[in-house]
Amino acid sequence: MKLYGFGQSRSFRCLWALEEAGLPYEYVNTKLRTEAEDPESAKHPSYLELNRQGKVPTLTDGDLVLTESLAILNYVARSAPESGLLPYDSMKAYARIDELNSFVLAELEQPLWSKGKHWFALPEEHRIPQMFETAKFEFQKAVNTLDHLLGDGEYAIGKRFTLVDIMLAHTFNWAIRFEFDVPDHYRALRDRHYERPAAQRAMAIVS
Ligand SMILES: N[C@@H](CCC(=O)N[C@@H](CS)C(=O)NCC(=O)O)C(=O)O
Repeated sequence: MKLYGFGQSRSFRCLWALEEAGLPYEYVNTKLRTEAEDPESAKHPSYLELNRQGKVPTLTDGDLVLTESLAILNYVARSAPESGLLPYDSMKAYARIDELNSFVLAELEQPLWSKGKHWFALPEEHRIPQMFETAKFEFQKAVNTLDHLLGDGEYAIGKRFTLVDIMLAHTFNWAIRFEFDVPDHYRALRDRHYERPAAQRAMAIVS
């Protein structure tokens, strides 16, 4: 497998999962917001053939090309069932995993990405800095909802670490880096999971 990624962006979720899974892989550092002529750029024509939007992550495995972080997490987890990143014993656990992963993508990370787009990612003429307050409001709402969706256990699902924990910890780390108000219990969640050896190894790769 080959993972194309950049720093602590969403590709970090996939890098972390690969480290948890113990699968062999190659990491290809891919630069965002650089000139298309740069062979390492996400805008380079050879990369655009893999990922039409010029975004990270991209995972390739033989002729398979995946360009969505959650699909990559699921693929990695299913390629290494012994990792326990996806529990194979309960339909209800699957349903909860789907619910929480959907919530992270659709609700929790959206205000973060909205802020990022209007801060640095969109062409300047399309940026509206006034929406930072809206993003803050929406993030707060999502956090309050998450309090109802999650129990107070160490992990999101049952008694073990799963890919949902990667999604949550990475997204709260992103929120902290983007200066959102992250409550202490979610800062603790981030700290707890980032202390895992696999997360530390992934961090060393992107540092
Ligand atoms: N839905 C995609 C989103 C991918 C995405 O937007 N990636 C960002 C980095 S986190 C990116 O590559 N942006 C390109 C840019 O900012 O130029 C996923 O979850 O993988």
